[in-house]
Amino acid sequence: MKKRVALAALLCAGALACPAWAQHADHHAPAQASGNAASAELIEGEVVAAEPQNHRVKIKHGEIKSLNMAPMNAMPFHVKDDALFEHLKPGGKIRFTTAKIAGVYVLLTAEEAH
Ligand SMILES: [Cu+2]
Repeated sequence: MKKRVALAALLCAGALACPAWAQHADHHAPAQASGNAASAELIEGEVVAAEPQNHRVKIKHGEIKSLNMAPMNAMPFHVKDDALFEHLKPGGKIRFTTAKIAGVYVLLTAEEAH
């Protein structure tokens, strides 16, 4: 629950105006779904380093069209959900989604690629 609140606050910080908490979900959910901040683009990657204590992972990734980003060798992402580290083992091939939220590249989902 605490984590949810923290993430919501982070998303909120990226918005120009943040309405009352009660309106928060209604306000942000549709924009996120339409691709304003989040992206459903599945990106190919390979885990370079996982740092659960820092909520961070470094990923060698292919092109990220939604972010207009060329492939990179070791790009750090903020991991919003610690449970994702189950899929983030150094050397492991993954498919992931990401979004730039309040200026930070956030790893939204990750799954092992087989
Ligand atoms: Cu990158």
